Amino acid sequence: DQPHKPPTPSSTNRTDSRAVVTREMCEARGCCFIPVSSSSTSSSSSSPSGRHGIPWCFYPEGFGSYSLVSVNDTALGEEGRLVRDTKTYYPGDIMTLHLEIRHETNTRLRVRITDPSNSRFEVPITVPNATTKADSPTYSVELSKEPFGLIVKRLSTGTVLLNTTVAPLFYADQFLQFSSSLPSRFIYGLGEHRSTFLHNIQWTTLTMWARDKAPGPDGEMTNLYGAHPFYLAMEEGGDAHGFFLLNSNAMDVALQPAPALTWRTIGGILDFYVFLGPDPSSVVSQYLEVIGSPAMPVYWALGYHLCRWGYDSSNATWDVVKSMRNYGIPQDVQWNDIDYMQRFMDFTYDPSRFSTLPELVKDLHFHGQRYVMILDPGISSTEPAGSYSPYDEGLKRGVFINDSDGNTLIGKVWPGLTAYPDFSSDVTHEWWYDNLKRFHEKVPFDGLWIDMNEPSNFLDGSTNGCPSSSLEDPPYTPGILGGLLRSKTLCATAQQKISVHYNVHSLYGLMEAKASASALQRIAGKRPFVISRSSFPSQGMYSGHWLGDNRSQWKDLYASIAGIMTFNLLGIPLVGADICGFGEEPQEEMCVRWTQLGAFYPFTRNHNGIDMKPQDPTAFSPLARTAMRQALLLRYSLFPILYTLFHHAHVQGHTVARPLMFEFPGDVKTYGIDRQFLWGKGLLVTPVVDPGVDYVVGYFPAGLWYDYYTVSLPHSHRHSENNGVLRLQAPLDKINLHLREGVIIPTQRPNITLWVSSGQPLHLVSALSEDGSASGDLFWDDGESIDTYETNQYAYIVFDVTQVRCAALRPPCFVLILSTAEPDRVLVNSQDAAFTYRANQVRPS
Ligand code: MIG
Repeated sequence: DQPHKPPTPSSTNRTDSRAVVTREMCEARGCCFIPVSSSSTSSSSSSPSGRHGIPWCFYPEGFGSYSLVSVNDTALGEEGRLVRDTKTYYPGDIMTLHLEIRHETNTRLRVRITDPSNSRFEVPITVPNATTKADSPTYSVELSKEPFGLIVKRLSTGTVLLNTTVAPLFYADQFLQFSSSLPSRFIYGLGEHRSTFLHNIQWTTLTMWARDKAPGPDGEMTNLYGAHPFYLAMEEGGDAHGFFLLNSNAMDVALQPAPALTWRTIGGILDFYVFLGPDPSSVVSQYLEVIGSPAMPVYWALGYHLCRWGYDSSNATWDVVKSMRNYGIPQDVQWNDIDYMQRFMDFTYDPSRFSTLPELVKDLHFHGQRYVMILDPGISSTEPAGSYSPYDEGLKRGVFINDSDGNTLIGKVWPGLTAYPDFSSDVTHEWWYDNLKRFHEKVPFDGLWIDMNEPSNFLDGSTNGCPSSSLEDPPYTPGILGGLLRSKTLCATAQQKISVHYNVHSLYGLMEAKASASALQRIAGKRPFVISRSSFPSQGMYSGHWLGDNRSQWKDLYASIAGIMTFNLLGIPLVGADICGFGEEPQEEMCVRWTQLGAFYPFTRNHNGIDMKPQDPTAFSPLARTAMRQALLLRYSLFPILYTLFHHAHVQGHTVARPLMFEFPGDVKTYGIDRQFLWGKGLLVTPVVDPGVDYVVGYFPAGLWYDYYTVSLPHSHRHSENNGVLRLQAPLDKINLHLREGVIIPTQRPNITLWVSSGQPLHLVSALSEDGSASGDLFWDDGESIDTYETNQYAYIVFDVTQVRCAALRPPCFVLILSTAEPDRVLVNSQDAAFTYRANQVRPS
């Protein structure tokens, strides 16, 4: 390949991402057209819209934009007026704009650009309302007047975090676009896509518009179930910052090698935040202060969940539960998919195939286990009047989404023709609650799985199609799969309480999760458990998420690691992928490896597609079954630390499944790691993600890393050796786990439910640093009451090596200390305590 025209940001913002652009079309827009010369043999080079996405049509310097014509100081910062005197090639240019810059905190800047003469749609999530200006911000904001642009710098380093002067600003009714340079190519977040953890900025366009689409195959970057317009970026030198565009309209984010990026949304306003960190963990905390921190999960949410599509009956479901018990395999939760329903209708269960469902649920409860069932949003509209009250009553109470003529919009999903509840309305929340409460009286389920909530539709739009409208066919359509907003969902013109579907489409899963969590809380008076397929910023307050319809393939196993790390930085730490894969059938070896990795997903569920052979642990050979059991027992033994990490997610906005880069931001080698991850700051998981191997290569950043199982410290686990790259033994029954120096983790003796395990003694595993110190903590409460932290109904215990404190919580307390030298004394509550010391076989050099 011959080098391309140097991609300066002002010349690399594409005017169109998908359409075939000719020289005539390009020049008619006042843009420059230069085909990218190519010496490559690639046949894809003939597309006029650019080879490998490199644009041939780009803005010239001096392309019309806005000017900043006045600026005043305000209580929170500055405000100004932006004026454009030439129109763009999009209809509905808003020629005068209001600019507001809020120095909300020392690490958080907010910028709003609005239409001063008309109110436009704004995302209905509650964000903090700053009232005083930050007294010593860590950033500076410079305004460029002609053309208007914004430059945000980190004061301590002078690094430019944002520079929007690189390309013109567009602010038309249905086309809002701005670009910025990036300080590096290290950019993360921007879900939901099947992507590597670290994004590829080589002309990648990430489209956001909630969509029922199975992720993959590799390299396909279509919009998936959720929309998360937030990125985290690393800077040279290891600082990190974040950027959040608070906008729910269909949009593209075009990543460019300059490095730069372009935001292109088709509605709402421009309202964005910059978070200054300066470390990745603080960036996420600062983001979650704006969108809301994840809920503290009920304890059993962290147990093993078993599910499949295609349990024929409640008895078939029950048989698997019994078989799991017989083999002594941990399981806290059994699920049912749409099979349980009568003709796939919500709030029903099949009276013949699932006649024993209430007994099954009772039996689960008797064994300290829980039951979760699926609900889809589509409500059957074709039952005889008077026979299906969710629909009849829904109509009466006006809970359904209407078409543009004000009639109930009808789509098609599993039950056949369906209406869609409008969760943007409180009336719908009440109706949802009433139906759940009534069903709960028959089947006392414990949690909800909300699927198909993009919302999904087997039709495009509705049974009547969609009217022609600039909402249905906007002047610019982002790179949405299917090319139309209504593709496999509702009409963009559909009417919801708070706005047209065009604006609120990607919020459907968030609003349904909110309704579901609050209904569950009212029904049971405990912490609600909800897992949602579609998601939006703030989702973590109401639900967890699973990564959707993956396949039983090694590359899907591998890709799940990037997925769980990404959702952790997007504020939904309770996340997992279908263990052993949803589509296709897993080989036994892969299912073992996947169960080992899945034992370290924050949310651990084995789920399988219809017509696939069983893939629960009892379906495999004794060898495989034993290895899976061992991996799950290991998870159950780690419950105290996992629960504590969720407490920190809830209170401090921390990640649970944590990228290595979060703990080692100064080590560039960690930036792309997506085959390993941490739990919290110190438990390193190195799963096997390849077939047919009995070893795995991992990266060990600075410091000592103790082998969790042998409690030994082979000198090869020092970062200094071999640049931190180590080859580890990984026989089929082992997942490599290492404890970072300086860390203490609380563990417990596992059992087959967390409920039973929780009565077991607490252990502390302490990995001393070379200077002989370690610390850790434990959050403990009753596991299910609401707001235990907020109402002070909990124990929080801090441990350190000189003062290993075990509360009189669950004595006796066994303390395991990993150390490079035999200690002289061990003090417990300042008293000498008996201890035994086992010398390592392998000594560090
Ligand atoms: O159209 O309920 O992602 O987990 O098993 C498919 C059946 C609907 C999609 C979910 C999958 C679930 C399946 N659902």
